[in-house]
Amino acid sequence: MAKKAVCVLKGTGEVTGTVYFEQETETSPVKLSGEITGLAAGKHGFHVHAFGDNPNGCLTAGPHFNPHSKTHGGPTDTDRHVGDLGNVTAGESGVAKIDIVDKMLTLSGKHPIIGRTMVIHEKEDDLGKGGNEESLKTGNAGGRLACGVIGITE
Ligand SMILES: [Cu+2]
Ligand SMILES: [Zn+2]
Repeated sequence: MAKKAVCVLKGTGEVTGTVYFEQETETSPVKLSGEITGLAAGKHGFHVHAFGDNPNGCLTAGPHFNPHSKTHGGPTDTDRHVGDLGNVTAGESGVAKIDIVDKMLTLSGKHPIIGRTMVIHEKEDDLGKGGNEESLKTGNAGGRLACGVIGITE
């Protein structure tokens, strides 16, 4: 049975977005669609963070979701956090279309992303190749512009 989820992203500024998730079976890749608006043109780091309780804004979402204790990487790397989705790119109009298929995320099984938080960042994620310690933790993606908890819809 296919599973579906949704995440509405909000922040303290004008960045907002909606992301839809769909997974055909427990072992299928997860398809993400939707869009984020109000961004500066260019690349923005996009991750699933560990926690889903955000009483004090996006910071309380904690670090990247990392159930296998790996270092930070890009979405096609073997060594990556489960939550590492790389970057989304906003055009001149400030809109980033989400069109991602990811093999590591799952909506069910042992380490589902349901109830965790999606975060869109201020800066580009260097995918772990920045050559400093922070690159292997956060990709140097900077501040958290908007976030939202991933909730099951079907
Ligand atoms: Cu992040
Ligand atoms: Zn990461």
